[in-house]
Amino acid sequence: MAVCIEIIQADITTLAVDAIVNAANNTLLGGGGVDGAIHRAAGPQLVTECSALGGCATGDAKLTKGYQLPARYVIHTVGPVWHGGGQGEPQLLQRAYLRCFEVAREHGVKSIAFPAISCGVYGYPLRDAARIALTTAKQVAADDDFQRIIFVPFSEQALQIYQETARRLNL
Ligand code: AR6
Repeated sequence: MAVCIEIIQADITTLAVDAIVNAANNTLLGGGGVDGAIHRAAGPQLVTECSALGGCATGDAKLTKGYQLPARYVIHTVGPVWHGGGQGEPQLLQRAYLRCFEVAREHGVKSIAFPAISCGVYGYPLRDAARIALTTAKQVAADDDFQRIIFVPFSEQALQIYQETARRLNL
């Protein structure tokens, strides 16, 4: 079956998919932004499960249940903090996306939704990050493991950037 790459402006916590991705930090113990929203919506059992995971390295990903979320699982990843682009940020961001796909595959996830990892508090320029996110998804989609790969820009401006980037990549 052909994989469908979708761009949906939404609050990621509302999506009924197999897995939503969390843009977490190395502790996995919660934070602001999308991380805070996911923990609030999932309920307190999420941080209990997270606290047994021993944190997460930048560029890695770990899976938990979704608890009160409509999504079955949460895949917690840690993107790089933007320091100007010369400290391996693009490679680390791509690795974070790839690890999410790998972990998803290991758990039979067929539909997965991503926020703009690193593009809030961590300061990654959205245009560059969207190109990495969509290019990586296009490569993964060619393997045909997933039914839906969804990107979830939170603002109207982010939506436009994702849409432009998708057009440029012929998605
Ligand atoms: N649904 C979808 N996207 C969202 C939502 C939401 N409910 N809320 C925010 N965004 P950020 P980071 C967007 O800062 O840059 C946390 O404190 C937001 O507009 O959440 O990877 C963690 O604990 C932005 O485009 O994640 C870490 O300490 C994108 O999600 C740190 O922030 C990511 O912004 C991680 O920073």
